[in-house]
Amino acid sequence: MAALDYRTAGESHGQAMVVLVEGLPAGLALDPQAIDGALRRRQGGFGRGGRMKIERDKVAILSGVRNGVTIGSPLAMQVANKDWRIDSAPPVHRPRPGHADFAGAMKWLTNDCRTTLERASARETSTRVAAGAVAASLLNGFGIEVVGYVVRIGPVEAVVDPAMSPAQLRAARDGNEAYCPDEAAAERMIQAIRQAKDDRDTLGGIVEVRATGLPAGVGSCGRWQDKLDGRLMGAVGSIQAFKGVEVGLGFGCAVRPGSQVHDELDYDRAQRQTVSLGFSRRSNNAGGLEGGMTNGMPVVVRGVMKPISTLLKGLDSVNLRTLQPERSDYERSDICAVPAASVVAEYVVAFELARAFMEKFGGDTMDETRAAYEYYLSRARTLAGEEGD
Ligand code: EPS
Repeated sequence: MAALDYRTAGESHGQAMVVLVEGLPAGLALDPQAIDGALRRRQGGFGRGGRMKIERDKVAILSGVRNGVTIGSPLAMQVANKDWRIDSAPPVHRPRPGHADFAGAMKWLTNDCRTTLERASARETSTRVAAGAVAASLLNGFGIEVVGYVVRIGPVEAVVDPAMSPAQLRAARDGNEAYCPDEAAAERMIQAIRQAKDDRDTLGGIVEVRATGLPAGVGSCGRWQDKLDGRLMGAVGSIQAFKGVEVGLGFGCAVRPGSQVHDELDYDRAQRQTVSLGFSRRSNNAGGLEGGMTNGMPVVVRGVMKPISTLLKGLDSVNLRTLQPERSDYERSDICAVPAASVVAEYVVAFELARAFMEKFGGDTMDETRAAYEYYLSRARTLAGEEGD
């Protein structure tokens, strides 16, 4: 059985974006409409630009599925580009500071940034969302839910109650175009984006992803490559335009003493049959991860997205053909893509959690995965019994 993994390909104005997912167990029901729903959400959010008016992203499942159910073979998916014009798209000689333009032009020894920006484009995230939506349906089958939302745009910060259930978070988030569960903050976020547009500027922000229902012990402290916190940080940090990632209290851990950081344990025998195994914490500063493994509390990951580097008013740059100072090129772009990025973050986190989940429980079929999962929980429940309880 291949490890659960995915690869993406495709240029922003090429024929299509494609993704290949390997290592899915057979017997997972896939609903293309659910994947399309995730793609539609990624296209939306306040502050998006003209491209999203052209595209109607829909997934075409090319392999790996029979009658709507996975069969254990590689799953190939395609998201077609309506705006397919890569061969005639104009060259870009004046790199946008903050974009991949300059570094890519040097890397591939060209003064035309077009070849780099086509692949560096956030359009690639459509395929990461498609793969993540598949992973989310695997997780949902085990009661694991992953929700992403916006907690800051520019100067506007949201207040999100950590006690909100996934369903409450989703309902509140989906009620506004900022994808923010705090309705009052969402309105101010939208105003801030409007202001940035008037100023011919762009805005960044912070997204948060919360995953509930994971048992303790997913991930590993054995090899650094397997530490789930590190993998989640890598996945979120690799989203286009992301500049920082926190797990739980994150950088806030630096300013508090240990007694105010670590999440003290309790045990309630009455809760023993739940996925918590009876254990609870008085806080969740660890963001559900200790030693690279889940600890049974919600996994909470935040990522910061810098403002989009394509500004209507441009930035000082250098023309790579003439080496003369000029303003950066303008390519059609977004004013703020933080709401869309919260969707991407949700699905890259879902994929990493599913990857770690399958490493622990494995199986060529969903039945085997389920049997291993149930066996693990039943063994974990008997721990206290073995000690003479
Ligand atoms: C995006 C597609 C892109 C941009 C944006 C996000 O399409 P186009 O370049 O044709 O307008 O709208 O990408 C960027 C901001 C970027 O820097 O690449 C998408 O599908 O999300």
